[in-house]
Amino acid sequence: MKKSLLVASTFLFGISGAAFANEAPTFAEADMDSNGTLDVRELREALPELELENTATSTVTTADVKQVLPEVDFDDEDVVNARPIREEQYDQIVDAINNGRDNATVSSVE
Ligand SMILES: [Ca+2]
Repeated sequence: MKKSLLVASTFLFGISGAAFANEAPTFAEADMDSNGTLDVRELREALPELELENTATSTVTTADVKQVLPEVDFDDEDVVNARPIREEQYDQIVDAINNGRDNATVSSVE
């Protein structure tokens, strides 16, 4: 029972992920608590294809995202200093995901 529910919800989640793959939510939509940064829950909800690892806290930083999305165009300094995900970084993540999709040959971790 539990397993079939999980399969069903995974399937549905996959569909909804694909449905808005073409158009990521805006930063304001993604930032559900309007605190100016995206935590792991908000970022996963906004960009399910990002496949973020579970982090020790709900905080997500540029360094965390860089690990799962190496092609993202963050400033090196931002990555080294593990900045929180604000609107600018979010836009860079969305760009990187969109570029990866356009190139079709996603050469990420295999
Ligand atoms: Ca937030």
